[in-house]
Amino acid sequence: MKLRFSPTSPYVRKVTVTAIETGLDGRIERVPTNVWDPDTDIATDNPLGKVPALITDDGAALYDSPVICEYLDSLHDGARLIPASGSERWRALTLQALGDGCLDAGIARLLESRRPEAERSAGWVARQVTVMGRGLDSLDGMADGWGDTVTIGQIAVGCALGWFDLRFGDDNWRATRPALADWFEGFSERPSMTATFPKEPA
Ligand SMILES: N[C@@H](CCC(=O)N[C@@H](CS)C(=O)NCC(=O)O)C(=O)O
Repeated sequence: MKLRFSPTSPYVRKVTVTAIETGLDGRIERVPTNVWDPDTDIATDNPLGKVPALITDDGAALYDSPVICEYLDSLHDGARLIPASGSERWRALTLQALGDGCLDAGIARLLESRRPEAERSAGWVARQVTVMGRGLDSLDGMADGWGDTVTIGQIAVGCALGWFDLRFGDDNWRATRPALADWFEGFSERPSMTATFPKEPA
């Protein structure tokens, strides 16, 4: 399998954490991809022009990160990160949607801040900040109940929080969300998380 990636993408991190947790990481070859390069050929694998994209051994191109993670989860015999059925499944998938959705808002906020100053919309940024804050508050209300559970939901949340620390460290999201902060401290110690700690390439 080949994974088209960029080093700081939190969605790519989600895929890599999933690959490590499922014991599949060694089967994945990495293909660095700069989606912002005008000459990038990422669209040959993902017409949406985004990473991650996974090329399977059969040559199928899979995207986006929830689909890739579900594919990886279908390839191993260990405990499923995406429960097969019942309320556990919907809980895990909804938590993934919440983690990913917080990230989507964070990415929109970051991209807006990178536009020429005259083109930026303060209202748009405020909307994304509100979504991020609401999402984090909601997660804080759930985190105490997670214990040691690891599903695709917790992985998505862990990757979102790690990326918030990288890009919006000054937000200090922990200040008003002690349960989430506590959970994240423990979750961050997982080998899959320490091995994928996000940092800007040198
Ligand atoms: N929903 C997608 C989001 C992927 C995404 O937004 N990736 C970013 C990198 S962090 C990207 O490639 N952006 C390029 C663009 O928006 O044109 C997923 O879960 O994989």
